[in-house]
Amino acid sequence: MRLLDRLKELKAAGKKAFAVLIDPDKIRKEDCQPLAQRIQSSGIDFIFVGGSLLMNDNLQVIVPELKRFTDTPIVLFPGSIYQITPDADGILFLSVISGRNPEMLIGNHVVAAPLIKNSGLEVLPTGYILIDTGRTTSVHYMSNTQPIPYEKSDIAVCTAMAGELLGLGLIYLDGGSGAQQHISTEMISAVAGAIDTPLIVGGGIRTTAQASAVLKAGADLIVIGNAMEGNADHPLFSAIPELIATF
Ligand code: 1GP
Repeated sequence: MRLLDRLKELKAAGKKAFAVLIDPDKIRKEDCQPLAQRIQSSGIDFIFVGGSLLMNDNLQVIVPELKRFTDTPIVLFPGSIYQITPDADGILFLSVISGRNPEMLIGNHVVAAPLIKNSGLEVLPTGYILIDTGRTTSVHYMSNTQPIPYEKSDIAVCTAMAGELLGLGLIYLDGGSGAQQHISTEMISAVAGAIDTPLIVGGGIRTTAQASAVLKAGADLIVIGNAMEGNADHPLFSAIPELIATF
Protein backbone atom coordinates (compact mmCIF):
# COMPACT_ATOMS: atom_id res chain seq x y z
CA MET A 1 0.00 0.00 0.00
CA ARG A 2 1.19 3.51 -0.76
CA LEU A 3 2.46 5.38 2.29
CA LEU A 4 0.06 8.28 1.94
CA ASP A 5 -2.90 5.89 1.67
CA ARG A 6 -1.66 4.06 4.74
CA LEU A 7 -1.55 7.31 6.71
CA LYS A 8 -5.04 8.26 5.56
CA GLU A 9 -6.32 4.82 6.51
CA LEU A 10 -4.74 5.04 9.97
CA LYS A 11 -6.27 8.48 10.50
CA ALA A 12 -9.70 7.28 9.38
CA ALA A 13 -9.45 4.45 11.92
CA GLY A 14 -8.38 6.87 14.69
CA LYS A 15 -4.98 5.18 14.90
CA LYS A 16 -1.65 6.94 15.37
CA ALA A 17 1.80 6.47 13.88
CA PHE A 18 5.41 7.13 14.84
CA ALA A 19 8.43 8.07 12.78
CA VAL A 20 12.02 8.08 13.98
CA LEU A 21 14.04 10.85 12.36
CA ILE A 22 17.63 9.98 11.48
CA ASP A 23 20.09 12.75 10.71
CA PRO A 24 22.61 11.21 8.28
CA ASP A 25 25.38 13.31 9.83
CA LYS A 26 24.85 11.72 13.22
CA ILE A 27 25.04 8.07 12.26
CA ARG A 28 27.86 5.87 10.99
CA LYS A 29 27.43 3.02 8.58
CA GLU A 30 28.16 0.48 11.33
CA ASP A 31 25.37 1.94 13.51
CA CYS A 32 22.75 1.16 10.87
CA GLN A 33 22.34 -2.55 11.57
CA PRO A 34 21.51 -2.33 15.32
CA LEU A 35 19.37 0.74 14.75
CA ALA A 36 17.41 -0.76 11.86
CA GLN A 37 16.90 -4.01 13.76
CA ARG A 38 15.64 -2.12 16.82
CA ILE A 39 13.26 -0.10 14.65
CA GLN A 40 12.02 -3.30 13.03
CA SER A 41 11.50 -5.18 16.30
CA SER A 42 9.80 -2.18 17.94
CA GLY A 43 7.20 -1.99 15.20
CA ILE A 44 7.97 1.66 14.41
CA ASP A 45 5.92 2.86 11.45
CA PHE A 46 8.35 5.00 9.49
CA ILE A 47 11.96 6.07 9.31
CA PHE A 48 12.43 9.68 8.25
CA VAL A 49 15.90 10.59 7.00
CA GLY A 50 17.20 14.10 6.51
CA GLY A 51 18.57 17.27 8.07
CA SER A 52 18.58 21.00 7.53
CA LEU A 53 22.22 20.90 6.53
CA LEU A 54 24.42 17.90 5.78
CA MET A 55 28.19 17.98 6.20
CA ASN A 56 28.85 14.89 4.06
CA ASP A 57 27.20 12.57 1.52
CA ASN A 58 26.37 9.94 4.13
CA LEU A 59 22.73 9.86 3.02
CA GLN A 60 23.62 7.74 -0.01
CA VAL A 61 25.34 5.21 2.30
CA ILE A 62 22.92 5.23 5.21
CA VAL A 63 19.65 4.64 3.35
CA PRO A 64 20.64 1.40 1.55
CA GLU A 65 22.41 0.18 4.70
CA LEU A 66 19.27 0.69 6.81
CA LYS A 67 17.22 -1.06 4.14
CA ARG A 68 19.41 -4.16 4.42
CA PHE A 69 18.15 -4.70 7.96
CA THR A 70 14.55 -3.46 8.02
CA ASP A 71 11.54 -3.22 5.78
CA THR A 72 10.19 -0.24 7.74
CA PRO A 73 9.43 2.37 5.07
CA ILE A 74 12.16 4.99 4.70
CA VAL A 75 10.88 8.46 3.86
CA LEU A 76 13.21 11.28 2.88
CA PHE A 77 12.66 14.48 4.83
CA PRO A 78 14.97 16.64 2.75
CA GLY A 79 16.49 19.89 3.92
CA SER A 80 17.58 20.61 0.37
CA ILE A 81 17.51 19.32 -3.18
CA TYR A 82 20.78 17.49 -2.46
CA GLN A 83 19.01 15.08 -0.12
CA ILE A 84 17.39 12.82 -2.67
CA THR A 85 18.20 9.15 -3.15
CA PRO A 86 16.12 6.59 -5.08
CA ASP A 87 17.02 3.97 -2.46
CA ALA A 88 14.37 5.31 -0.07
CA ASP A 89 10.68 4.42 -0.35
CA GLY A 90 9.18 7.87 -0.37
CA ILE A 91 9.90 11.56 -0.10
CA LEU A 92 8.10 14.37 1.70
CA PHE A 93 7.81 16.89 -1.13
CA LEU A 94 7.83 19.82 1.24
CA SER A 95 6.56 23.27 0.54
CA VAL A 96 7.34 25.62 3.44
CA ILE A 97 3.90 27.21 3.46
CA SER A 98 4.48 29.03 6.77
CA GLY A 99 7.13 31.13 5.03
CA ARG A 100 7.30 33.54 2.14
CA ASN A 101 10.54 32.39 0.58
CA PRO A 102 9.69 31.53 -3.04
CA GLU A 103 12.56 29.02 -3.29
CA MET A 104 11.10 27.03 -0.39
CA LEU A 105 7.57 27.37 -1.69
CA ILE A 106 8.17 26.30 -5.31
CA GLY A 107 11.66 27.17 -6.64
CA ASN A 108 13.54 24.13 -5.32
CA HIS A 109 10.65 21.92 -6.36
CA VAL A 110 11.04 22.97 -9.99
CA VAL A 111 14.74 22.07 -9.87
CA ALA A 112 14.13 18.73 -8.16
CA ALA A 113 10.98 17.70 -10.07
CA PRO A 114 12.58 15.73 -12.96
CA LEU A 115 14.92 13.95 -10.56
CA ILE A 116 12.10 12.98 -8.23
CA LYS A 117 9.73 12.03 -11.03
CA ASN A 118 12.29 9.56 -12.40
CA SER A 119 13.37 8.24 -9.01
CA GLY A 120 10.53 5.82 -8.42
CA LEU A 121 10.06 7.32 -4.94
CA GLU A 122 6.53 7.73 -3.68
CA VAL A 123 5.95 11.47 -3.50
CA LEU A 124 4.08 12.73 -0.45
CA PRO A 125 3.09 16.36 -1.11
CA THR A 126 3.44 18.06 2.26
CA GLY A 127 2.58 21.50 3.55
CA TYR A 128 5.39 22.24 5.99
CA ILE A 129 4.50 24.71 8.74
CA LEU A 130 7.33 25.94 10.92
CA ILE A 131 6.42 27.19 14.39
CA ASP A 132 8.59 29.41 16.57
CA THR A 133 9.31 27.33 19.66
CA GLY A 134 11.61 29.75 21.41
CA ARG A 135 14.96 29.78 19.69
CA THR A 136 16.33 29.90 16.18
CA THR A 137 16.51 26.32 14.94
CA SER A 138 18.57 25.20 11.93
CA VAL A 139 15.49 24.95 9.74
CA HIS A 140 14.42 28.47 10.71
CA TYR A 141 17.79 29.87 9.66
CA MET A 142 18.42 27.66 6.63
CA SER A 143 14.94 28.05 5.16
CA ASN A 144 15.25 31.83 5.38
CA THR A 145 11.65 32.00 6.50
CA GLN A 146 9.83 33.49 9.43
CA PRO A 147 8.20 30.82 11.63
CA ILE A 148 4.64 31.30 12.88
CA PRO A 149 4.63 32.66 16.47
CA TYR A 150 4.10 30.00 19.15
CA GLU A 151 0.77 31.36 20.35
CA LYS A 152 -0.74 32.26 16.98
CA SER A 153 -2.86 29.15 16.49
CA ASP A 154 -5.19 31.04 14.17
CA ILE A 155 -2.37 31.68 11.69
CA ALA A 156 -1.33 28.02 11.84
CA VAL A 157 -4.96 26.95 11.29
CA CYS A 158 -5.43 29.19 8.23
CA THR A 159 -2.06 28.12 6.83
CA ALA A 160 -2.93 24.43 7.21
CA MET A 161 -6.35 25.00 5.66
CA ALA A 162 -4.74 26.77 2.70
CA GLY A 163 -2.29 23.89 2.26
CA GLU A 164 -5.13 21.40 2.28
CA LEU A 165 -7.14 23.48 -0.21
CA LEU A 166 -4.10 23.55 -2.49
CA GLY A 167 -4.26 19.76 -2.51
CA LEU A 168 -1.29 18.98 -0.29
CA GLY A 169 -1.78 15.48 1.10
CA LEU A 170 -0.09 16.00 4.46
CA ILE A 171 0.40 18.88 6.86
CA TYR A 172 3.59 18.88 8.97
CA LEU A 173 3.64 21.16 12.03
CA ASP A 174 7.28 21.40 13.05
CA GLY A 175 8.91 23.18 15.95
CA GLY A 176 12.32 22.45 14.39
CA SER A 177 14.79 19.79 15.39
CA GLY A 178 16.02 20.21 18.95
CA ALA A 179 13.25 22.66 19.78
CA GLN A 180 13.22 23.76 23.42
CA GLN A 181 9.55 22.84 23.69
CA HIS A 182 7.14 21.01 21.44
CA ILE A 183 4.31 22.83 19.67
CA SER A 184 1.48 23.68 22.06
CA THR A 185 -1.38 21.23 22.40
CA GLU A 186 -3.75 24.17 21.81
CA MET A 187 -2.26 24.81 18.38
CA ILE A 188 -2.14 21.11 17.48
CA SER A 189 -5.77 20.60 18.41
CA ALA A 190 -6.88 23.75 16.56
CA VAL A 191 -5.08 22.66 13.37
CA ALA A 192 -6.22 19.03 13.66
CA GLY A 193 -9.81 20.21 13.99
CA ALA A 194 -9.59 22.36 10.88
CA ILE A 195 -8.25 19.85 8.33
CA ASP A 196 -9.02 16.36 7.12
CA THR A 197 -5.52 15.52 5.90
CA PRO A 198 -3.20 13.57 8.20
CA LEU A 199 -1.27 15.82 10.57
CA ILE A 200 2.42 15.24 11.32
CA VAL A 201 3.87 16.91 14.42
CA GLY A 202 7.55 17.05 15.40
CA GLY A 203 10.20 19.08 17.11
CA GLY A 204 11.15 18.97 20.79
CA ILE A 205 9.26 15.79 21.76
CA ARG A 206 11.50 14.09 24.33
CA THR A 207 9.32 12.01 26.66
CA THR A 208 6.42 9.58 26.51
CA ALA A 209 4.26 12.09 28.38
CA GLN A 210 4.96 14.77 25.79
CA ALA A 211 4.32 12.32 22.94
CA SER A 212 1.04 11.34 24.57
CA ALA A 213 -0.06 14.98 24.91
CA VAL A 214 0.78 15.71 21.27
CA LEU A 215 -1.08 12.62 20.04
CA LYS A 216 -4.11 13.29 22.22
CA ALA A 217 -4.21 16.87 20.91
CA GLY A 218 -4.69 15.51 17.40
CA ALA A 219 -1.37 14.62 15.78
CA ASP A 220 -1.72 11.56 13.55
CA LEU A 221 2.00 10.93 13.18
CA ILE A 222 4.69 12.11 15.58
CA VAL A 223 8.34 12.49 14.67
CA ILE A 224 11.18 12.16 17.18
CA GLY A 225 14.80 12.78 16.26
CA ASN A 226 17.11 14.45 18.74
CA ALA A 227 15.84 12.74 21.88
CA MET A 228 16.77 9.30 20.55
CA GLU A 229 19.77 10.39 18.50
CA GLY A 230 20.12 7.14 16.66
CA ASN A 231 20.76 5.34 19.96
CA ALA A 232 19.31 1.86 19.46
CA ASP A 233 19.18 1.32 23.25
CA HIS A 234 17.02 4.34 23.96
CA PRO A 235 13.89 3.39 25.98
CA LEU A 236 11.64 5.50 23.71
CA PHE A 237 12.13 2.88 20.98
CA SER A 238 9.75 0.62 22.86
CA ALA A 239 7.82 3.20 24.94
CA ILE A 240 6.43 5.16 21.99
CA PRO A 241 5.12 2.15 20.02
CA GLU A 242 3.49 0.94 23.28
CA LEU A 243 1.84 4.35 23.61
CA ILE A 244 0.76 4.33 19.96
CA ALA A 245 -0.88 0.93 20.48
CA THR A 246 -3.20 2.40 23.13
CA PHE A 247 -5.03 4.54 20.54
C1 1GP B 1 12.48 18.01 13.26
O1 1GP B 1 10.30 17.23 13.68
C2 1GP B 1 11.64 16.86 13.66
O2 1GP B 1 12.18 18.47 12.00
C3 1GP B 1 12.12 16.21 14.92
O3 1GP B 1 12.54 17.11 15.91
O4 1GP B 1 14.81 16.32 16.57
O5 1GP B 1 13.48 17.80 18.08
O6 1GP B 1 12.83 15.43 17.75
P1 1GP B 1 13.45 16.63 17.14
